[in-house]
Amino acid sequence: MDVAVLTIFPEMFDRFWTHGIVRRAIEQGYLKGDAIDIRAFAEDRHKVTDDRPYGGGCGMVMKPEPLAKALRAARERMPEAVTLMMSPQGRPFSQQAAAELARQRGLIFICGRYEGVDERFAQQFVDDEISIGDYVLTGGELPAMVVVDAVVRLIPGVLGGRDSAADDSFADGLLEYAHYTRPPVFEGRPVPDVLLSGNHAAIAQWRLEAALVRTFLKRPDLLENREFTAQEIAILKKWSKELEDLIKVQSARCTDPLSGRQ
Ligand code: 4GX
Repeated sequence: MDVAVLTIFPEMFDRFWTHGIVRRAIEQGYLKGDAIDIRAFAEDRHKVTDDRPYGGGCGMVMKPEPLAKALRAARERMPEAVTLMMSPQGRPFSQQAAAELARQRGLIFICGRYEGVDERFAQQFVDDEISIGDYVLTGGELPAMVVVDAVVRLIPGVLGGRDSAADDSFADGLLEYAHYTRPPVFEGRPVPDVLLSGNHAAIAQWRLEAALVRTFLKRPDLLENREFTAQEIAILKKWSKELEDLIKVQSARCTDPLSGRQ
């Protein structure tokens, strides 16, 4: 996949391209990453990329001409790419959105600063506007990195060997189960026995239960619009039965149901 980022701060990406999975994806030929300096496409001698807003008010707006020139240069090199703009007004980014973008041949990111970009540029050139969350940042560079980071690890082959992305939180609508590594006891806390048992079926069952209970406790909203598998329903019924039994034992001990205690 080809990625180009249009920004007035291309140096922000220098470290991004050269670490971790992103770096490996580039080295192994799955990804090409390029930060394009919008200022290099400014016409005037001072290389101005922003101007005061028509109608007055505070802040600055990014001028349309340097953006259009920079984008045309990027599109010439990657004619099949989709043009995305990072903005709080965009479509909320999600794991599903990342999976969709991972299927594209190329992505061009417009990283605005200040109050944003001239509306005519946005209407003329931007295919999709994406938000990484309901908060206001100082520029689109970090959001673009967030999106590239989430997308690159979904490109087939990038995570290598076994398909680690299939296990991710959200991939199947559940949070990930808890992970443990050595030592077997850390500051008095042992690793759950089953994980040391070598019983792979029991481990898979424990992990599904752990993912379900975690999601139920931390993000119950994720369960609302989800279709449970037969195995998951069996687990939920088992808990439901255990809770019912616990309540039965408790209420048998209790003479006055309103006081809650004898
Ligand atoms: N998720 N920002 C963009 C300038 C801007 C405003 C409007 C285009 C249109 C953000 C976010 C975010 C701050 C990046 C404003 N550019 N981007 N910037 N949240 O807050 O994506």
